[in-house]
Amino acid sequence: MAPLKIGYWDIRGFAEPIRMLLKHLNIEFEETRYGFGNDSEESFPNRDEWLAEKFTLGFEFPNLPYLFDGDFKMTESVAILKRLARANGMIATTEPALSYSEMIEAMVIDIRNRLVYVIYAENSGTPEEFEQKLADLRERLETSLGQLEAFFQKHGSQWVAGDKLTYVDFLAYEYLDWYRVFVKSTPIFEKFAKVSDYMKRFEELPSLKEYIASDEHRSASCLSPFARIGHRWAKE
Ligand SMILES: N[C@@H](CCC(=O)N[C@@H](CS)C(=O)NCC(=O)O)C(=O)O
Repeated sequence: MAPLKIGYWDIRGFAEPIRMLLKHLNIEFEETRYGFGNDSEESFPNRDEWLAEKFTLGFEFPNLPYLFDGDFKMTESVAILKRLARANGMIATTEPALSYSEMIEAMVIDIRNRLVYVIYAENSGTPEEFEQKLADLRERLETSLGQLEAFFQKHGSQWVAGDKLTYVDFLAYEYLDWYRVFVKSTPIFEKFAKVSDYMKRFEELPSLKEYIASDEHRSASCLSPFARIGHRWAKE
C-alpha cells in the first residue's frame, strides 16, 4: 500500500501533531512541504508555491494541512489527526475518558487560536501594544494552565484520557509548547508541577524523544513568516 502523504508548509504549524503521531506509531509517510519563496527576494514571503496547486488536488475544502491515504483525501488538521488516531487505537473508547479528552481537545484548540490571532493579526499595533497583547496572552495562559493542573490533580492521570496516550496529548503538547517558545511563558509553566511533568513525560516518550530533541523539530519554525514573531525569519 502506498505510504500516507501529508502536505503542509515547511514549518511545524498545524501539521506537527500529525507528524508526531505518525512518528510515534512508526508509520511511514511522505511529505510535500510548501515554501514561502526565497527570503532574499522582494516578494518574500509568499504563498505562490501552494496556491499553484491548491485547487488542482481535488479537495472538497482545499487547505493545509492535507492527507492522502490511498484513494482517500482530506483536509482539516484535527479531523486528519482523529482519522489516524481511530485507525491506530490512539483515541479514548470509554466514558468518561472520551468526553474529558474531547473537552481538553477543544480547550487546547482555543488556546492555540488565541495565540495565532494575536501573532498573525494584520494590525497588531505598535511594539508596546503588541507587548501588551502578549502579556494578556500570558495571563490567560496562566488561568488555563491552572485549570489543567487542577484536572491532573483531580484525576491523577498520566495523560488527558487517563493512563492511555491519545491524539489529544499530541495537540496539547504541541500547542502548549508554542507558548513556551513564543511568549516567554516558561516561568508560568514552572508554577504548575503537574503540567510541567506532563510536558516532560511526552518529551520522554521513547518513540518521540529523539525527534523532539532534534533540529528537525526543535529548530523548525512553529509559525510561518507571516507571523509577527516566532519564526526563524523573525524581525522582532
Ligand atoms: N481549520 C483548518 C485551518 C487550516 C489553516 O488555517 N491553514 C493555514 C496554515 S495553518 C493555511 O495556510 N492554509 C492554506 C490556505 O488557506 O490556502 C485546520 O485546522 O486545518
